[in-house]
Amino acid sequence: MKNFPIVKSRRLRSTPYTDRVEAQGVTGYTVYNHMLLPVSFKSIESDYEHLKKFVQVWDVAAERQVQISGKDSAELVQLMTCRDLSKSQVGKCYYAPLIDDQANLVNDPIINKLADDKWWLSIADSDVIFFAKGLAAGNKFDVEITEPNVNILAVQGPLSDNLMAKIFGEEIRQLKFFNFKYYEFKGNKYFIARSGWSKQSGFEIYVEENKAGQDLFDYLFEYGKEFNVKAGCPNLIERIESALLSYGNDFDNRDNPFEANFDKFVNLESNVNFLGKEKLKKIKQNGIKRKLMGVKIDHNKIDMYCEKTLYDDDNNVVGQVRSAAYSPTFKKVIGIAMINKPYWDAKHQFKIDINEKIFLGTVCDLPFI
Ligand code: THG
Repeated sequence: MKNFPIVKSRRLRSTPYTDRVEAQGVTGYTVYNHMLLPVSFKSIESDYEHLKKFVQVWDVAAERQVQISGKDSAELVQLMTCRDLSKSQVGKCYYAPLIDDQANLVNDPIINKLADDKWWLSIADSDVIFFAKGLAAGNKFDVEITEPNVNILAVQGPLSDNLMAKIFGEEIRQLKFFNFKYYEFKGNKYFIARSGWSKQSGFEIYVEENKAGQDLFDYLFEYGKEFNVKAGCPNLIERIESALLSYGNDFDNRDNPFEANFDKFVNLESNVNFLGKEKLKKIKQNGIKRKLMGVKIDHNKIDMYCEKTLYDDDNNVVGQVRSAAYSPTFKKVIGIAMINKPYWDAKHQFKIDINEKIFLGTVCDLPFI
């Protein structure tokens, strides 16, 4: 596969950190919420090794916030997700699948509850703001819906606690997973959550003022020298091993939450009102016929610009690989695939065509690690 440079424009938005990640040697971008999102620095494999040992600073401003505030904001947020938010608390983050009236997935944001009447939906790559505005208009809700100028810096990796404590004080070590609080540094207040798109532990800093974010970016590198800090980004290998799902890659608006393994974020028993609830009850009753699982393939390379079909020995379709990468840990290609029901047993064998050669692989459970 040939790669081409991507042309920047106003429509393909830069972030307040773009100049800085370029000075740090970014080597590739993807487009996410119409914004630049770095995908590699030295190489995906060496970024992976570094992320698992040290600490990285990521420009994940492309994880945009949809801010929903006002009297009816809680009702609107609940209408969009099948996760029961009726007992949700201010200061906590909730990973929550958004679904439409057909119970198909729209997005999988982290929902941050800032106040009973103020929410940030930290979205994956789809235009949630228009979906929210449509629902608000149709239901005549008293809400305000905006995309505030919030630009996340993630600090990820096993040494992230040390670096963050050096900057924001020892108290930050007490912050619990999926909780957020405000912390101060050099006269600025920062909204910080213990979260992030890796399983190497870390924080996300939701920066509300560009200059404060750019200064913090520089301080993270200055204070981080002793922890071997480097610029990084969500890492394809690490996130597949950890089964952190990617909207648009692993699942999209043709899949429902059960097919995407979101069972623990589906609450059909409570009396909250959300779009697609009756449809989802029917889907649960009938049972699903395919779901996301892991795959391991006996090869050392794969390009994923479209999904790849898997076959059994009789050329029946086993499923489709949706994301994949070579894992230096497993010494195989590993991937996330939509697998048809007859093939759900872990260890089921399949064939796959990679660059016109046939390779063998097996189905496995998620996560890999
Ligand atoms: N951080 C923030 N916003 C985001 C992402 C993020 N928006 C886009 C995208 N990532 C949304 N998708 C995910 C997917 C997984 C997780 C978070 C966001 C995640 N999952 C944990 C897991 O699966 O183990 C925990 C889920 C739980 O148990 O609550 O962290 O990364 N700000």
